[in-house]
Amino acid sequence: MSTIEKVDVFVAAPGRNYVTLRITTSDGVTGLGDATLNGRELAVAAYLRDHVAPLLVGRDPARIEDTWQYLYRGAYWRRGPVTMTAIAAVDIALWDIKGKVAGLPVYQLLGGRSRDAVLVYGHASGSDLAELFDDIARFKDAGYQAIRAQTGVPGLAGSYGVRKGLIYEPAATALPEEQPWSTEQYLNFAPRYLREVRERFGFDFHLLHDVHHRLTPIEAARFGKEVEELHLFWMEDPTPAENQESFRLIRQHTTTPIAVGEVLTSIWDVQQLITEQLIDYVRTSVSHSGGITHLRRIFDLAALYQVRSGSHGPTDLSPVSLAAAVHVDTAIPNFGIQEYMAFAPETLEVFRGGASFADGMLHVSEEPGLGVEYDERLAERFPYDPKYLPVARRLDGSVHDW
Ligand code: GCO
Ligand code: MG
Repeated sequence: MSTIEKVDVFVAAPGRNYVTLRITTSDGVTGLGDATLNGRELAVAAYLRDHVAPLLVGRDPARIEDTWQYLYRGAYWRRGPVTMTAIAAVDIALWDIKGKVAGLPVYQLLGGRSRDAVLVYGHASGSDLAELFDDIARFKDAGYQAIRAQTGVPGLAGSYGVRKGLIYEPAATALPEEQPWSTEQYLNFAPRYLREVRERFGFDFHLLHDVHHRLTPIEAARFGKEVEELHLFWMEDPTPAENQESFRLIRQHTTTPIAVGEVLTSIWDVQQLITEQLIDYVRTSVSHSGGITHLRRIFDLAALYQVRSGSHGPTDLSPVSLAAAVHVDTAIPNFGIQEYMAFAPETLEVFRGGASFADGMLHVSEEPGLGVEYDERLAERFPYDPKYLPVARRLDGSVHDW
């Protein structure tokens, strides 16, 4: 029997910080997992190196479900982003190995194709409306059929989601940057500029917007109502989702579709949202919610309630995550959309292969396993560079959800 022989954890910053897990079997087959948790990278690296690697050596790499249960139930301390990201990395690496051993791409092991390609949305942004319009035009020219629009709120420096250079990277400073927030100013401005986007570009593309956890339920209800006739594909994270019940209130007031899940890490964190049909899209990611095994379980539950997938896919998840997500997206019946941002050139030199972009869609790799290779030697040239996400403060100085 083949066994797990070696477990390596790589922490490097090719373009940005990534934590990558590589499992090697006694037959010399390798599998990759993404263990990146933005701003808390070393916690997951230590969890894997110190607490998971010793449990994996000698195990049968083919027993993916059993290993998942062993790491989840066996830890006693359940859930949470650090644990679930570590379990996800192991799970993704084991699926990669299983595909390579079988000589099949992972989506074939998940039941085969449900679709030809995967619809993605890109991130258009600008510090003001003129810049946002230019960016939307650029995304449309590049073939995107779905575009997320974010712009600076006048008078508030450093609004969420606005790109500074070519690549959007919110974790940009050695200590957290503090950004001002005013719900009143946002609520007065955001519906107006989204309307201007529709007036300028029409309705022949999907328009998305990320509220990024900033509103209370009643404020989110007002926002959803005001943008109803703009037919957003979704409003994302309108209110923090720790309290799943709050979405009932938003639902009572608006037909604007709701997407939630990027900071949620397990099926239990989205259970009420799904079973009470409080959301339309579940956005849990393959690398923060327990890997392919657990994400598939979440999406299967969602399918029963006509909730579709919309996986989180920013550049703070590595190309290994994106590849794994696209294998799942290709196979499941209730796929909705996949978030996609272009990686930095250095990232693509270190992580080679994976899903490819054309005409607003991602195409799954046909290579056995996930189809991604990691260049460990090249990665050593990009040492870890600690960076934090920003913190938001209301105009009175108190801390707000970022
Ligand atoms: C998204 C997200 C990201 C997060 C980031 C945090 O919808 O893509 O909101 O922009 O802020 O992943 O690390
Ligand atoms: Mg988001």
